[in-house]
Amino acid sequence: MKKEDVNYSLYLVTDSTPAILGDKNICHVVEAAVKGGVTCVQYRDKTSDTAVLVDIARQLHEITKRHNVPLLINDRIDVALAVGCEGVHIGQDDMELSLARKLLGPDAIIGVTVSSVDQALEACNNGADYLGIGTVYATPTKTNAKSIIGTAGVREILEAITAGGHDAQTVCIGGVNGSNLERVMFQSSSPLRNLNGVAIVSALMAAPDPEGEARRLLSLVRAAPLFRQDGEDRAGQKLVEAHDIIALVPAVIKAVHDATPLSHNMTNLVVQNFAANVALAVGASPIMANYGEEAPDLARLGGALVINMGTVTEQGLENYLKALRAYNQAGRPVIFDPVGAGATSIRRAAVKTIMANGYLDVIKGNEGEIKTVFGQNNVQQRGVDSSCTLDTSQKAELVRKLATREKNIVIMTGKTDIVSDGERVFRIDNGHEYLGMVTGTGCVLGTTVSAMMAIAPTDKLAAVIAGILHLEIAAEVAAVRADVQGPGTFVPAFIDELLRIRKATADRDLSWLQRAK
Ligand code: 3NM
Ligand code: MG
Repeated sequence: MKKEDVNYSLYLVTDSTPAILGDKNICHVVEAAVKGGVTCVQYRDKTSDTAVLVDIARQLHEITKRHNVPLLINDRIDVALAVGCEGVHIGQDDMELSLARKLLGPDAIIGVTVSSVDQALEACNNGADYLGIGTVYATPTKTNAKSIIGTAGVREILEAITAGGHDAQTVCIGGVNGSNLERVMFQSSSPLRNLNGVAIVSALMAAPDPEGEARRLLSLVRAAPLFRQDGEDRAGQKLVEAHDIIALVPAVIKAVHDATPLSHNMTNLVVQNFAANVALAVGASPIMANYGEEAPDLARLGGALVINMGTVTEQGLENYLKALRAYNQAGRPVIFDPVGAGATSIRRAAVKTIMANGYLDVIKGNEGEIKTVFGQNNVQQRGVDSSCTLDTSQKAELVRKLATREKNIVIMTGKTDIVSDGERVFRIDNGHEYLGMVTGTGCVLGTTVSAMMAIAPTDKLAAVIAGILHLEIAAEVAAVRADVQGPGTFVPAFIDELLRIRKATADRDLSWLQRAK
């Protein structure tokens, strides 16, 4: 087999430990997985004696040869030489790549584990045939993983090797399984390069039916939505005018009115009641459920989840992760409100953990929060209040970049709100200063947006904009009512106006929308 012809789509890394292999025979598992569609096999055994390694590697090589799939040996150049298989995989603590190349020759496949741009560029410069990029997600299979880099870290590496003109193949590794594979492939890709495949240990080695599971995983790799290439449709989208997207707003609000979607809020102690009332006013059915074990049931009800970390705790964080997983698995939208993200080291860590554990369809925050989410960790927020240092065009650039990186929608709230799906960027100048004088108005925007996202809108950006306009125009109208004298009397009037706007829209009275700016 020529190494140029190797297919890295579904790369199986073996594990012989009882926790993963159980009492199964490794050769049987590998053979089944290869029959199911595994395209490349790495024999990885960190503990067995050399004689055992050589013996099993020989048996595995017989199997892989029969199916025309390459066999690589983890770390042990000597074992690879002894059995004459196609190559090796070396980690950062293993033998140097140049030395391995000298021992194995130019035709051997040599892959390298990398977790940073520097490591990746070095491996490419030294002639690595492929990179195993990780650790994507924390995984019990490798408890000594040094750096969890998430899909954003994978993408950064892909971008750097592309910019460097390197043509090494790429797979990512760590915590990849059937429930997240498509999303991992999608979020990891950059506009210029997609991953060639995924490397998987436990999802195959511990599967009750490795053949069936390999077949399923391979079909997911093939089905993974690739990053939309630059092209005509992108150029077309840039021409979208504000009034074109505003024209989509009434249908969103009407759809929420008709469907009464579930808005599942895992939100902070301060806003539970306010958020539930706002959900009702905009036409959603709220449930304020902070216990993660309930999420799998709730995720089946066709709603959306809000994770608002305003009063995060250790236990709370675990609950968020359970719910995030459940909603991702059910394919239902998740809105993330990283309240006070930059305020404490605990919150900064919580943001990282949440982002590494699932897909967030919408991220909503003020300037400081969005900066922290983007990774500008020098942002020191005072409490959960917003502070402004960027001008509007800088904000727009940051929001667009974050949305591009996360392949989602990002909202930065403020006097001017900025929202982007990574391609289109809009500013919204509605709202009223009273919104900044009562607590939780930002949080209830998350709840409102969850209702708009729950109805499976055809244009998600338009749905998010519908949520923002619904809320901010209601605030404007309420604030100038004769019975409103300040922030205290504003709140009930605001809830009334939310309901009034929804009902008017359902009755096709769109006069309120003329205030959109
Ligand atoms: N190497 P699973 S993570 C063997 O980051 C290995 O280099 C990793 O196991 C790295 O697919 C890992 O069960 C284990 O999560 C991946
Ligand atoms: Mg290693």
